[in-house]
Amino acid sequence: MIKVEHIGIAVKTLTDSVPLFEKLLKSQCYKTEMVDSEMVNTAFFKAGDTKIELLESIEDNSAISKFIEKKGEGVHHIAFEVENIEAEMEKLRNEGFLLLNDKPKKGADNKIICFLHPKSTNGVLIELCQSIK
Ligand code: CMX
Repeated sequence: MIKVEHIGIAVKTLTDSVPLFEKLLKSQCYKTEMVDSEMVNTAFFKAGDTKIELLESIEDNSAISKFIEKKGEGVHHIAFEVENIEAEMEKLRNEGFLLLNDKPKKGADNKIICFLHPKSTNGVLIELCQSIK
């Protein structure tokens, strides 16, 4: 697990936050994508060697909606790029990390993903992601 592929930030609305981050990062949002399975709308920005993903909830009971209700807008997860997600999941599971998915699932931006429960990672929600080739 070496490269930080992206940092996910929970926001109330993309309408407000996309222009804010365009101003902040001095770069245009290069992609927006709805991920139905996660009940989110996403917007992506390049930031040096990594990316910023803004996450807006599209359902009241989504993970992002619950997060914002409890903690407010802010950093939601850090995503690490891996070469072989299934092997990495197996390794981390054997090392005692709590995986939130049994199998990789489809995420935004052409990735398969898996989350690690923040309770097993010092309070930080970690995403593993692998590019779909
Ligand atoms: N970062 C750190 N801690 C978090 C967190 C986050 N993003 N989300 C929840 N927590 C904390 C809660 O505050 C709670 O803490 P306390 O026990 O101290 O109160 C703890 O984790 C467990 O919360 P919970 O009530 O058991 O579970 P939730 O229903 O809040 O679910 C989680 C938490 C992480 C299991 C759930 O959000 C999840 O499965 N996340 C993975 C999927 C996801 O986040 N999808 C959205 C992004 C999709 C994308 O990137 O495309």
